[in-house]
Amino acid sequence: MNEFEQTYPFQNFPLPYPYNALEPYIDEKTMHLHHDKHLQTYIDNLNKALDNYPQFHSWTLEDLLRNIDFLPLEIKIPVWRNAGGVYNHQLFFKTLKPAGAEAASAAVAQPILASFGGMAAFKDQMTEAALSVFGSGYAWLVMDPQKKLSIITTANQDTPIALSLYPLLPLDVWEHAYYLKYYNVRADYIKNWFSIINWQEVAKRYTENGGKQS
Ligand code: MN3
Repeated sequence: MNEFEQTYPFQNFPLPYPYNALEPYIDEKTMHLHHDKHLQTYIDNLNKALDNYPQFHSWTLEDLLRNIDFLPLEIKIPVWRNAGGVYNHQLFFKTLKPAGAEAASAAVAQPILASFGGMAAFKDQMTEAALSVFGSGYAWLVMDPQKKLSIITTANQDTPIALSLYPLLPLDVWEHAYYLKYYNVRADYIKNWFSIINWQEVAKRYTENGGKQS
C-alpha cells in the first residue's frame, strides 16, 4: 500500500531519501520540520476529524477530496484542509529527488513540449505561477481529462483533485517550505527546486493516468 492508497487511520510514510539528500537545495532542518511536524500535524488532524465517522474509514485521500460534499457539515472543512495537506505534501515529497535531476523523462518531455513549447517555457510559466501565489499555496503541473497539461495555482491546501484535474507535480510555496534557508526570497527557492524534480515519478503519474507513452 502506498501513500495514496491508504485509508483511515492515515499514517506518515518515511521520505524516499535521507533528510539531508536534497542539500544544498533544500536543507535537512527544513525537511525534518516539513515532513515530521507540518505533514504529521495534517495527518493527526485528519484522523481526529474522522475518528467518529466510521462510514468514511474506507475512503482514500482522493475519495475524500473528490467527494467532500458527501461529508457531514461539521467535518467538511477540517477534512478538506487536512486531507489536502496530507495529499499535497505526500506528493510534493515523492516528486523530489536528490540533486542531479535528469532531464524530463521521455514520457513527459513530449507532452511538455506539446503543451508549453518546451522545457524552458515550462520553467518560465511554472516560476511565474509560483511567484504569483499570494500568501500560502502551491503551483502545479496538472493534466486534464483530455490528457492535456497545464499549470495552475491553488491557495492554502486546496488540491487540483477537486477541480477534476490530475496533479502531476506540486511546488509547495508555503513559507515553511523554504523560510529557514531562503528567508523571504521565494524566487531562489523556486529556481533551485527545478534541480531536484523527480521526473521519473512525474512521468509515471502521467502514464498511469492514461497519458500516452511517447
Ligand atoms: Mn508544506
